[in-house]
Amino acid sequence: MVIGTKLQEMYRVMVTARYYEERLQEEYLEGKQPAFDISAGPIPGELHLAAGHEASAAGVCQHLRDDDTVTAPHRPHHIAIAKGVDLDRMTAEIFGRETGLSNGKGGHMHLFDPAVNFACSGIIAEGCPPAVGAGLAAKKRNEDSVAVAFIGEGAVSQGAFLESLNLAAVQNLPVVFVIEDNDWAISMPKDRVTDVEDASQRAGGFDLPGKRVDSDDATAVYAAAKEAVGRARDDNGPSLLELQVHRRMGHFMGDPESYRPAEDSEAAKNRDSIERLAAELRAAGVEDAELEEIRDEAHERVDSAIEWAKEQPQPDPEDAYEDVFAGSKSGVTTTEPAHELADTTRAGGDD
Ligand SMILES: Cc1ncc(C[n+]2csc(CCOP(=O)(O)OP(=O)(O)O)c2C)c(N)n1
Ligand SMILES: [Mg+2]
Repeated sequence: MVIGTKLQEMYRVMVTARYYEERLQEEYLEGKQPAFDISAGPIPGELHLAAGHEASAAGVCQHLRDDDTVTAPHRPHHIAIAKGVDLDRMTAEIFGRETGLSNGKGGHMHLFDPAVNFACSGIIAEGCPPAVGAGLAAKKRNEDSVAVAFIGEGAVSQGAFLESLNLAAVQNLPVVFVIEDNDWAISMPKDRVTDVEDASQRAGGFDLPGKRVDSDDATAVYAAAKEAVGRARDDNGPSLLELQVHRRMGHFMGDPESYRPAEDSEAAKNRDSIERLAAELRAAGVEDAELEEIRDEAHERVDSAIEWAKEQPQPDPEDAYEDVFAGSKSGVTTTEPAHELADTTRAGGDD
């Protein structure tokens, strides 16, 4: 049964993402306590976890191929996993190691894997214009690849998002905009920043189809994404898909969430799309043992990526300026101020 296999695959992605972040959480806290020291431990800096968002990534990316493009925001791990980003090199990147996807210089918010056309950014709505660019490139080349831009609901009033919707609409580009609505943008509840409760309605302003789906129901996400991605792939243009997700944790690790009503956090934790999908799979005849095997394999894969990443070398401080500007490997001196570098490049850099 095809749908059954797809749902099992979604379950695998979702349990992998959840366990991956549980393991990252443990690693992240090492050395940061008792007083929270954000720069200490094996994963220095911020860490945004996506527990409660998994069904969104799993349901959408089931319909994607390696040559399709995905851009993701600052909460990217579940989406990267669903898109098939190299888990070992992604983990090494998060740990800041030399063999990471960006040689350890990007960190968890700036994962980039050209092998599967995946990128993410800490700047909210930033992924929308590049996704439109990827859609335009596919169209110009007469290819049937599509682009998907994932953003949070906190990004829906950004110019980058609205301008991207407009350009994608007017050029009829193969782009799907996916909003993960977890009701919060850091400490800001959605109703304080917009009167548009259902952001999928914004699609109407661009004469595009828009749909809102609760991601508690992973199969409903799968079905809605099938329609949106199929529409883009068949050259019928862009669309907007808003998915209600649940932020089970703070905005980032170390967030005490003092701004958030306890019942809101509790409600998010009590709604689990992973458990719901497992129940559906059982009802469809999948044995408990099979689900356990999927979970065990996912856990082994994650543990092995984390083990591998921790054994990787730290980048050489001498290489700190490499990979910072295009052409830096070929001899442009990156210790010069940026304006001088720009002049050098204009004056005839070698690539
Ligand atoms: C252009 C821009 N403005 C502000 C910020 C600071 N910032 C980081 S995350 C965030 C909230 C994002 O909320 P949302 O888009 O809902 O995503 P979520 O964190 O809920 O997944 C903000 C305002 C930023 N990164 N980029
Ligand atoms: Mg949000």
